[in-house]
Amino acid sequence: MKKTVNILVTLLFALGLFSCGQGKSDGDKGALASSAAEKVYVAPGEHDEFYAFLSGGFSGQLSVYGLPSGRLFKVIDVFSQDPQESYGYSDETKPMLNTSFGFVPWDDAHHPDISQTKGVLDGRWVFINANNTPRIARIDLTTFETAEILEIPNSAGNHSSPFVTENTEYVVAGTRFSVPIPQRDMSIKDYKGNFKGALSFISVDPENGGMELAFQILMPGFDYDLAHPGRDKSHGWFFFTTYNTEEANSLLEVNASQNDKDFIAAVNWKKAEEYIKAGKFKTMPADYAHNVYSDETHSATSTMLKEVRVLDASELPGLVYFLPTPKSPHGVDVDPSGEYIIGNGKLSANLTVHSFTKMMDAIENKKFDGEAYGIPILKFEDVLAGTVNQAGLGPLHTEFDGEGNGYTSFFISSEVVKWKLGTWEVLDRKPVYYSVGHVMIPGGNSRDPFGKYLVSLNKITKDRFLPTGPEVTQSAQLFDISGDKMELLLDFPTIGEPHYAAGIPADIIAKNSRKIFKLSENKHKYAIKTSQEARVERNGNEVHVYMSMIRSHFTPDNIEGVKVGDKVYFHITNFEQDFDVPHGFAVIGGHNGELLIMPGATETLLWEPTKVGVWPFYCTDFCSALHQEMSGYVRVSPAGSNVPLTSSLGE
Ligand code: K7E
Ligand code: CUA
Repeated sequence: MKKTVNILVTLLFALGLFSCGQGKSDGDKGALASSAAEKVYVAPGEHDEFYAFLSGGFSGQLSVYGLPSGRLFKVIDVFSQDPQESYGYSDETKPMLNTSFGFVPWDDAHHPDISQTKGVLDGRWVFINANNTPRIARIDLTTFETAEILEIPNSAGNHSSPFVTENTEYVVAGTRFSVPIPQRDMSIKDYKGNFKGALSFISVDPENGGMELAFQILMPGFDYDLAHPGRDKSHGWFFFTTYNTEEANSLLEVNASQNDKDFIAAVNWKKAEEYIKAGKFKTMPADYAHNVYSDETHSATSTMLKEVRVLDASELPGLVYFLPTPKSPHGVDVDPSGEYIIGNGKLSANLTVHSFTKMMDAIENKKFDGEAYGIPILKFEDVLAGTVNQAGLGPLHTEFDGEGNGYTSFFISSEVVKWKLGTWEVLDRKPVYYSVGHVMIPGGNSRDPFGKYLVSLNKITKDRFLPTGPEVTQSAQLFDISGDKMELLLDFPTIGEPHYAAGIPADIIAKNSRKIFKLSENKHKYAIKTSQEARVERNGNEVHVYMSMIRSHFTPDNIEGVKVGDKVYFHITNFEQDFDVPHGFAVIGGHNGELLIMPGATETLLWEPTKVGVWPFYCTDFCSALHQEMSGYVRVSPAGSNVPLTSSLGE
């Protein structure tokens, strides 16, 4: 058996490499056609039709593109420090990266998902997961900034997340790796039966988006790979793929590929809510950070939380059912009607589609085929709606166009395949360059997709772009899917590794985009509102500089009386009240990023001068014709000198 699996894996891999290496074929010609060029051409000054939010993968960030042009607009700082905006460097934003493991300046971000109301994208927030040190971030789509980060306890490899329910009642986060819960010192060999997987349900405040870990469901020690919510008729359910139902703890590529079928776990979260109400939970001690950024104080706070409510799936009937699904399924996707649950078995050539109606019938009639750790297993044949046969090799993820079609990525055969819901026939296939992970259709995982474009998010690009040394860019490819056949329009490079993406019509978001922060509403504790308040103050070896900036000077711009060994805090308020006029701030020898301060906001940069002298600081953002004049000096005297602390402007 082991040998067969080995051969299968080797064969699939070989096929993968083969298909990746084939080079240019038919699909290319479409991109050369002049009609394709017209379709992606957004004339200078014109706007794109869609926003696309592409996960940054191992960059830890989220990038914002326009479609169909593929133009990059912004990289939103989420889980990684960024010197460009001092994210994770400034005193105001450092708390955003606080965790129970301390300050964690990086992560691996996979799945952006936009908030929904009644199953339709509402464009208020986009959520994204950190895989490595489990966290969920909420990005505010009025500011395009990270507003909140919640750490997830009892999780490890926070991969099946974050996916939102129809009304953003919950953002759901599943663990990829099962671990001892609670964590403790034990032998890895005792994995089986002892490790557990936690599925976390994070409630979202409908008014302000505030996240709270409502409860966790403790599951058997499988790997929970991906997830999607039920919608419409299956609203109230959540589906998770599992692999390693073997509960192997070593050489997983072989040992976790033994079972012919793993499971899709169907979780009844309405039932979970009932159990919570009925007090059927245990309160477990936990340790996790909740970090919130305020647009009023322009500062983040980090709070450590100490407990979590846990429901045990093995003990609570009706909470979870297992749907057998071949073969180590990766993605699980639910069609817009909520009836079909698609398992993308990554070691399979077929797609398995389960029926929600059949699942409910089987549950009602208690037609079970055994159980795993007390969780009923449904019969494969009883829940099967159909199979998309021999569609390709290595299916990973499926999106929908709202016209009754599914689009599945095939990693190994490196293609996107369009197929029909209900008849399961393959309608079209197009090669991608190369080795696609997710595909994204704007709204393609909601009740109401905007089925005009599909973006294929590719792992390998090889010969597609100019070489840049051993590491070449990963990429996105844009397809027009408005006709019967898909048409390749455009390749564009991405930031980091784009796993998943989320797209939305621009007009839903653009009109709410924030232009400035009102200076009068600035509640930063070191903000000043008038240049008369500008000053320097000493408190032991701390020097606090209350500074303002406006085109084209700092107030003050000359500071004397600072000494080697001081900690100098520049608290700088941008007095501008105009759209698109941030100012920057940098000082020689600084050990952090620059500040880039938005109109009406305040930020702080810590500078610890190490050398005697007169040192300049300046604005880093070319803000006016007199930008080069926007600068100043700090005089640094020896430790113990008695030069008085003074500041001035224009003297
Ligand atoms: Cu398939 Cu992390 Cu969604 Cu990448 S995952 S591809
Ligand atoms: Cu302010 Cu340049």
